[in-house]
Amino acid sequence: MTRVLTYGTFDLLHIGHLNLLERLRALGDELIVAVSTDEFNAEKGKRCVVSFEDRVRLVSALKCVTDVIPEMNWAQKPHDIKRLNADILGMGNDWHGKFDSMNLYCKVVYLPRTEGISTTFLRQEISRR
Ligand code: C2G
Repeated sequence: MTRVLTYGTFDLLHIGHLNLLERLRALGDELIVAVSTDEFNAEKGKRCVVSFEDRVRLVSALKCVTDVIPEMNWAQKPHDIKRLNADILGMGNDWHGKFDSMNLYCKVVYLPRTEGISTTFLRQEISRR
């Protein structure tokens, strides 16, 4: 049984997020998604439109997602990988190379981002209308 793990904010959940999550799920049998808390997003310099609780519910409702955990800090990844017995850590390739150190614990893959869509783009489009 292959377990895949990924991390993200998933604010204003959009097709780029879904494309990535479905492709990560296809790499294994289970996909666990760590959703950034509002507090951790503040650390990342991100202010979300959608609350952590609602982002968790939306991601959890996706067929390709097996489980959701909170992402509270940058340092939890090794612990999560070991605790969850994750076989693969997968991210979009805007993170290419950033998590290579996790190769000590599991396979690390970076998948191409979906072009033309981002939370920032959506926020700009909504505020323009
Ligand atoms: N993504 C994508 N295509 C897009 C937009 C996002 O494939 N058009 C991917 C990103 O590469 C990331 C995931 O979707 O792997 C979640 O993106 P964000 O919600 O922006 O998350 P981010 O702020 O990158 O947080 O510890 C890692 C961080 O929590 C990642």
